Amino acid sequence: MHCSACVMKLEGLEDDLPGVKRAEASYQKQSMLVEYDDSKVSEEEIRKAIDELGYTVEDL
Ligand SMILES: [Cu+2]
Repeated sequence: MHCSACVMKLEGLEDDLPGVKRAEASYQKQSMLVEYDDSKVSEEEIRKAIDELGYTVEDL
């Protein structure tokens, strides 16, 4: 991610994707933390949503 607007966009997943409880993105750390209910949303769906926003998911 390149700026704080990206952070806002990524954290918006919390509202956009049902099942996502918490999305916390850090511009400084270039990383994000997602807490989700796996009975409602899969990791794959989250990855896809992030991908659609134009970001690449890298596992830590
Ligand atoms: Cu940006």
